[in-house]
Amino acid sequence: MESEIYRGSPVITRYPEPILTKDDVPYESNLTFNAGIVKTDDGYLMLFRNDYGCTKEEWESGKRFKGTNIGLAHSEDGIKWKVDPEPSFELKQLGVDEFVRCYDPRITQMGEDFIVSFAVDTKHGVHGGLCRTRDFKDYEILSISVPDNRNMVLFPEKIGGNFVRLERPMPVYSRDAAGKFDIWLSESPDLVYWGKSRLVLATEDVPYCNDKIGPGAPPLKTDKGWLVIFHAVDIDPSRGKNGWEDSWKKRYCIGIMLLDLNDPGKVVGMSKRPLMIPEAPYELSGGFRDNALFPCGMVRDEKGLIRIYYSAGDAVVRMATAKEEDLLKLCTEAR
Ligand code: BMA
Repeated sequence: MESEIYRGSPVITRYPEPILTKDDVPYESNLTFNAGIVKTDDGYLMLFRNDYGCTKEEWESGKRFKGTNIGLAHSEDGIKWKVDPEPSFELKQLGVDEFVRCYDPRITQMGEDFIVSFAVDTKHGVHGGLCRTRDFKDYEILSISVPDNRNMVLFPEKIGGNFVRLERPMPVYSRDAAGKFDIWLSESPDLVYWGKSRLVLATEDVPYCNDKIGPGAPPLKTDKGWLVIFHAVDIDPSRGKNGWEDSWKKRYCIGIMLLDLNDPGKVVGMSKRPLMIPEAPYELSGGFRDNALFPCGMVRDEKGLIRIYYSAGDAVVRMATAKEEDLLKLCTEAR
């Protein structure tokens, strides 16, 4: 992959301002990112990851974040957001001693229920979890995977009689390298018991990735198939200090693929080039980890435009738009 210089796709338009920053949050906040977003009949809702208790200067003198909670924000237009006075949930509220930290929420609406998928760090590994809420105050945990797994995204309807999710397990045993994590799919009759797991997209299928991939936002239904965005990571050992950490050699790009409507384990098409690559000045510097685009939300807006909500630099939430037909073309006329 080193022989090719990749650029993001020209079908993407970046919204010039961040959609959410720490300054929008009325409680302790340092980084607001990896936000799941849904468009409901009453407007837009966002659950975002909020890392708090450490500034860049404090980090440099050895301090670390006090914790992570999940904030809730509301918006009429999906661009100007108002954050609730208190976090939507803190880890301890979920009542599981084993949990250390919950993060990276994604939201899927199903009737009156909102199903929130999240990653959870525990004393015995990383899990993917699903919980159900109606009011974003009370959350009922539905399932927690075995470790290691994360980046779960739930399809918005049953397919072939089952609920379906994409996920990203992290297998290391019997593999040559630590990375190379792929996108998988599992099915469930009830959102609790998951099985029929199968591989959907492998890292080696993505030409601009040499490390790992993971599902981004809950899939969006189109006439041609399920549109799925994902993050794709490449490592370049020559990269040095980037963001707060002393060394950050990874780059997170955004990829796009189309899955079969009735058999979503089948890839109908995938763009061979990244949909988005860290290119804008605010994506290349000024973040906690620069060079990292991490999408967790994709919605069709009132004008039919597709909005991609992504984090830049693990620090702020940003938005980009594209026409649906252009995104479909990228997947089906892949070169
Ligand atoms: C991943 C996760 C995400 C994060 C991303 C980029 O491994 O930890 O939460 O946004 O790295 O740093």
